[in-house]
Amino acid sequence: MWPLRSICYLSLLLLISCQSNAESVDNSLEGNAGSKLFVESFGSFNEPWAMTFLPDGNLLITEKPGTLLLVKLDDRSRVPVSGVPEVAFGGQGGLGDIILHPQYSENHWVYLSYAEENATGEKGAVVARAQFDHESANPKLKNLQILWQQTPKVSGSGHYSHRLAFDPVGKLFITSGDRQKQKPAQSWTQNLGKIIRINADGSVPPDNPFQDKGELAKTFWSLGHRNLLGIAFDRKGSLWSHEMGPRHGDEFNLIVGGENYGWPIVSWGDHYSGIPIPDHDTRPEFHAPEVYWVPTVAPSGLIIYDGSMFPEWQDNAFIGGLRSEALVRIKISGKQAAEVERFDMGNRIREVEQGPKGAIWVLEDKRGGRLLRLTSS
Ligand SMILES: [Ca+2]
Ligand SMILES: [Ca+2]
Repeated sequence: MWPLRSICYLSLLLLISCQSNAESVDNSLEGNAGSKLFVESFGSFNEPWAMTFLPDGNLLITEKPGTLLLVKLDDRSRVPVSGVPEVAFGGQGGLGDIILHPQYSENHWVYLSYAEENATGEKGAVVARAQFDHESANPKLKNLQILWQQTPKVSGSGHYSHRLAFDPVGKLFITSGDRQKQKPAQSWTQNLGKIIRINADGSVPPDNPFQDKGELAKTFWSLGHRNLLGIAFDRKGSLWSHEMGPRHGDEFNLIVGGENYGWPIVSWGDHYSGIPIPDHDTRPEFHAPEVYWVPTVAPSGLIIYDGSMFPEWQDNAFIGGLRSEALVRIKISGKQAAEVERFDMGNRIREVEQGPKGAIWVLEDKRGGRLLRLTSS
């Protein structure tokens, strides 16, 4: 018979070892095609929205209320970055995306998007760039320049989209949502419901596809979009984006300059009111999605994976799911795509990123949303 004190001591040891184990690996996930991922939490945030990795392996994370954080992964410290412009926080709006210029190591330009409100209460997305100075203990944005804005600003606070991506030669692509107004997605005089292509300094490239539809249309790359919360290039240089459908009908699209994606004239979903919207196959002149979802996944965040940790997943797209609380893996083969696996994350996923050594990182949505690292072991 063991003395009571020894039993207590042993129990205490077990408790401590269980707790420390829980901190290193929280749990594992198994996808519906049998792939396994190990999950580690790096803490929680206040409505995190986007992230990007710096060349030194640290992270910039945006929080929708208007905070940009420099997150150091070695000691898990986080420092607010000063110089972020005032944002119109509310509804779907606030501080949005953040990406690095392709030559960031030389020029330190970061590109960010956010919602802005005018004097009469109308709002729209803005894209700006600034140089990130993190040499001192107080990291800051300096030399901020506004490059682009949604025109016109309108009432409401939904469907800003404002996700950003650079192509391999340094052109900046911006997703501009329809601001829940629908018809502007087909308008040549409003830049809502479009994918925009501009130069890294905000000037307009002369080789954009719509040259005879007025000045604003010279910035358009494609039209007929609804709410696009993910945009990324694959290794062959093809551009992919997803967008939220109305009631269902979310889309994953191969984006081709000069094409019309049909919103709000066609959709695989229907209006929330129950009023039907003609399906894509009724109007073949509009680009139909390569993948669509009925029921909805509510896609947010997008990477096209090219890392070494999961070599079998190279050229696969990963999409976060809000309503579906999922991470969705999509196989891309040339111009074709198909969902091949889904991981049940148990929380709304707002953002996906590829990190050092090819780990996959996600941000959960809303207040308390966690930063999670997904690895193979
Ligand atoms: Ca990102
Ligand atoms: Ca329909």
